[in-house]
Amino acid sequence: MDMHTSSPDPRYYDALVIGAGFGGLYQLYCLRERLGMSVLVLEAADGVGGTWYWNRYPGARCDSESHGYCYTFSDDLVREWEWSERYPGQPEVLRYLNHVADRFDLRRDIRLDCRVKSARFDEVENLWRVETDAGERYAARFLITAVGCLSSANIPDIPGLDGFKGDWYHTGEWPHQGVDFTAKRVGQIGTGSTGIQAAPVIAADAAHLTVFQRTANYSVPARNGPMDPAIRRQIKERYHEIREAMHLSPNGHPFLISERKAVETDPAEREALYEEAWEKGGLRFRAVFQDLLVDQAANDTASEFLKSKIMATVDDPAVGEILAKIDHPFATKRPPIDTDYFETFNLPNVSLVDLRADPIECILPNGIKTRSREFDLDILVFATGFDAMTGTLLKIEIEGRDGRTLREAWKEGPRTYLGLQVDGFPNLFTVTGPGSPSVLTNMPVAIEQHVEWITDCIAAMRNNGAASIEATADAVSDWVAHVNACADATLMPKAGHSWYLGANVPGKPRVFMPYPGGMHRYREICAQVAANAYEGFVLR
Ligand code: N01
Repeated sequence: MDMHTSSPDPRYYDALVIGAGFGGLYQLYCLRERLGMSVLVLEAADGVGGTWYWNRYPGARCDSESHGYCYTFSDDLVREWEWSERYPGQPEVLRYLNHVADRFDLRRDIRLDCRVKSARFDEVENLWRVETDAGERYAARFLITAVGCLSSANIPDIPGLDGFKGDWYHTGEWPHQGVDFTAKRVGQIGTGSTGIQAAPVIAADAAHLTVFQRTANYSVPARNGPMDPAIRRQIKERYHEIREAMHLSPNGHPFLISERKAVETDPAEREALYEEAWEKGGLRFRAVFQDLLVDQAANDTASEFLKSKIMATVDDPAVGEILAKIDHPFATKRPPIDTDYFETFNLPNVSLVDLRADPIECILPNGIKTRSREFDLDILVFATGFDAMTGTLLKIEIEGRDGRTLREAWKEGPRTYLGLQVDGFPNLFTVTGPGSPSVLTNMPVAIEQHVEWITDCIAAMRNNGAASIEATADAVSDWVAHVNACADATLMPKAGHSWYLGANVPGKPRVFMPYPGGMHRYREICAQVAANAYEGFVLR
């Protein structure tokens, strides 16, 4: 007998939401305040904040500029909240999300310390039945996952880790009390956006930091600093304009992408424009030309400029060469931004290991052994990223119609319609799921669009007396083909080791997961689907 359907005491809601980060908080607000539904958010952590609850590593800071990295649904919230820096640090974003939870009285419908173990669709009752690790049971007509795209830590399976005598940490599961690096020899594995933020801050305290680099990476200076009061005032005065710009932009950021092409610009002028963009810093560096991600020749000009900056910054040319030996076009992997990352390698207590030349063989009780050397280390920091976009969803046993699991449905990689739904899983919505723009954009913009679309969809179902919505298999196949075609129209698939493709997790199917057609275009497609009576979905 199925324990889930026979349970005497599930608690019933109109909707269950998994996760209390940016997505889950706003989904709760929309369904409760706009549609008057009963909603419960189930959250594994003992606080709200999602990614900003977990990622407390040294230097953790948002790469989006603060005035764009926030909700836009409430003018009052925008007016009230004051960001202190150009880019908000992790504690500040976490404070903001806690403020939102209080400001909109969300906590009363959030259950913390509550990890969802399974979710099964009960076809007879047209309900999702959810069970937590602690054996609590819930049931609801709608199940909405807001589990984040980067929430399942990827800890590489390096032999010997179990026997390591020092302490080790993954950046995405950082201890709340922090880590004291004073007088410690630290080994950091990983040089993605996280590692590039962490290394300078760790180096400031550690006796010695050894950075183990597998793939060399570009980085542009963030140029962080306190928020200028005059700029803050202007941002508040022009907020509606800024919001409009974010909504019309392909990446959801509050800046415009130039209409100029690198390949059509005179080399001296191009260099001057790159210099200017370098001085401004941050993710907007990419916006200096419109063709960087679609034309290899254009991309080469940016890549060469950035490599030359590395060589000019790093004192030891041999170290500079290892850092600048980058094998993929600029921005085909998520481009990091930094505060003094390359400068860190000029410090006497920092060294670099090129794992391409000298790979890690194992972890020893007292450090790391590469093919040719042993490194004595007290602390290991894994800045090794995430089982992105699908990892957390697939850890939950999700079972749809006819007992088919999400794991089976996605055995060859994630397949969705619009990143919002999977055929065979009625009334299940995935906020910023694979196949949606998500990680290729400024996340809060993508999240607000998804949450509002889901809310409008549920409202429309109510108005039409529909009790279930499910993507068709054809719509899913067509969407997957469209996502692939959009990816192939860019240089992005050229970074074969990117987590966008799932390539960072051994055995994970190689599928380009986020939607690379642009947030503005995606927003229009979703609006058109709704206007056409939810074409591609079956409503019953
Ligand atoms: O993870 P990553 P991340 N041996 O996967 C290396 C977001 N983010 O946590 O490239 C040795 O990018 C791996 O090497 P390689 C942002 O979207 C946002 O840095 O696979 N090395 C790589 O160098 C970002 O993209 C903010 O060859 C190993 C690194 O570890 C995403 O999070 C801030 C290895 C992992 O890089 C993930 O970034 C920071 C192994 N076995 C991050 N396995 C914001 O601003 C992996 N590596 C909001």
